[in-house]
Parts: sequence; structure tokens; C-alpha cells
Amino acid sequence: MIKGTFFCIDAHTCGNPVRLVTSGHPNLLGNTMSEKRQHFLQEYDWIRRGLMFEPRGHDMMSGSFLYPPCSDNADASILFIETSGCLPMCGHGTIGTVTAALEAGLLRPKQAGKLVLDVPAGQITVQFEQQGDKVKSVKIFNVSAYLAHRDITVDIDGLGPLTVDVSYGGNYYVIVEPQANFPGIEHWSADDILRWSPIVREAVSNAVECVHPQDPTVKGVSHLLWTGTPKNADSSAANAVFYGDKAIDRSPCGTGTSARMAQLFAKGELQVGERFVHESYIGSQFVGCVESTEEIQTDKGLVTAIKPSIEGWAHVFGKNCITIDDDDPYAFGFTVK
Ligand code: PYC
Repeated sequence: MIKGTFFCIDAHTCGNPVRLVTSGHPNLLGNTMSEKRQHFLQEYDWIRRGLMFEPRGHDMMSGSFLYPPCSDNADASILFIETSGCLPMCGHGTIGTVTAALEAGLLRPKQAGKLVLDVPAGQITVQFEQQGDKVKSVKIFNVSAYLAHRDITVDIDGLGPLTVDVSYGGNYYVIVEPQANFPGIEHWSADDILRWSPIVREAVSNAVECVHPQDPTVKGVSHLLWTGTPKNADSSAANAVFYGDKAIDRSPCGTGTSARMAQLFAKGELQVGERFVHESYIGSQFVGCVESTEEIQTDKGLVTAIKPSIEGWAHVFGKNCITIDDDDPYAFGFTVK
């Protein structure tokens, strides 16, 4: 029996997929996107699994649903879905969602060139540029980002000790900079990143606790950001972001870029207003900036957080209609270990 039919617009943001689901939305309970995210995870996770995993998706697949605004001042809300779950915030997902939705006439901004969006991690603002019927760039003013833990040393069997930071940019990131046991991403293959990331994530998760000070449902180290030397002369830094079980972000990663800027700012290596061009594993770029700062209360007391912006582009490349039929043995997806 057909359990769900979903019309989708497929796009990519700087190389990473975004599948905007435009019909088949479940009715989610809650006053905020954080509450609606919890309801989706409890009752409707089969939709995420069916649309994101093979055979309808793949290891890197991610997507979104647009919902009506939760707040009076917002234009719309976004629920993010991907192979690793429902992220509190996703930068490449926002850029792809906004591009695909505007080009399809699914979003009508209250103010020209600007959108206020409720997401599970809070509220974000977006500015966009259009040329004819195409969206050329999307700039996200993200939720506040902060350095949560610094100089954590974990001993990794087969690799040796690694000293890392943990930073929040909408998700919690382990940030690994080049050091004795990690030469930088330019010296590692994608297979090396896929091999070591889950092991390092588990070691860091056992060493530190991460719970968002304003929303306890946002917790846990989910992503790793490995750094190295950029390929492009105009990039400020390069990264490979690992998430889920097998994904390396093909985009420079919006929440990862926010977390990285928060880390560099806390260490005095990036200033307010400074342009930060972040390069992905495939060489695509986002332009980031520390727009301003604010004090936030954490379990370690008052911490200076940054208000980051990230700018990038997306392209729509297809439309499809996907059914999930529970007669299909792979209705809810599978993954190859
Ligand atoms: O752009 O924030 C992002 C993101 C998270 C995971 C993959 N991309």
C-alpha cells in the first residue's frame, strides 16, 4: 500500500544535495520548530528514511520541508531532513531550500529580498539576490555560534593522540586542525576521513558533554570538521565536514563555517567584520563573516558568542515524485556498511 507520495525539487548547494519536499507534509504538533522536529522524529521518521536513504536517496542525501511560520515576524519555517536525522540547523540546506522555493514561487517574502525563517535551532534571517527568475545568492544570518570546549585531547587507537576543539554553529562540531597525527585534509583521502571520523566522534562524545544552553533537545557532537590548506588562492581556510555514518559535505557547510568562525574568533584569529572564505572538500566556497557578538549564558558561565553570516549559491536540477510503498521491502531505505 502506498504510505506516502512526495513531490520534490532536487537541487544542490555548492555540490551538496538538497531535496525540497513540496507535498506530503505530515501535520506536526508544537508551537516551535524545535517541538515540531521532535514530533516528526517520533512519528514520521519513516518519511525521512524513505526519502533520504538508498534506493531513493544516498549516503549524502539531505532535504527539507517548508512549513508555515511559527513566529509572527517570520515568513516560513524549515524542517531539515537528512541521512543522519533532522538537524537543528543546516546552512547548505537553507541556501538550497530558499533558492528552490523562490524559483518555484513557493515563498512570498513580506519584505523584498529578505526572509525571516523559523528553524529548530531558533530564528534566522536570509537575504537573497535574484536575476530574472533565478536566485543568484543567498546570505544567511545564522543563529549564534560559540566555542564550547577547547584543547580536548583524545587518544585514538591506530592514530595516536589528537587535540581538538568543539564548537557550535547550529550543530556541535569537533574541529581538528593539522598536528602530529593529522597532516591536514590535503594529505588525506576521502576514505581516510570516512574511516577516522566516527572513531574520533565517539572518543570526543565520551570526553565532553554538549547541550545547547537554550534548548536541551539540541545536544551531542554530531559533525567533525577537519581542516587543512585551501586549493584556491582566495580561500581563507579549507574543511571537510563529516556527518551521519558516511557523509562528507560537498559544500563548505554553513553550520560548520559558523562553528569554525566562532572557534577562530574565540582564539583571536578572526575579527568582527572580517571576510572568511571557506572552501569545501571539492573546492566550492561560502563567504562567511562575524557580523557581531553577544554574551550567552552557558554551563561555563557567560561566553562571547558570534552572530555569523554565510553566503552561497544553489542550482535546481530536477523535479520528481517519489512514492513510499510499504509492499516494497526497501520502502524505508537501507545503508551499505
Ligand atoms: O551546511 O550546515 C550545513 C550542513 C550540515 C550538514 C551538511 N551541511
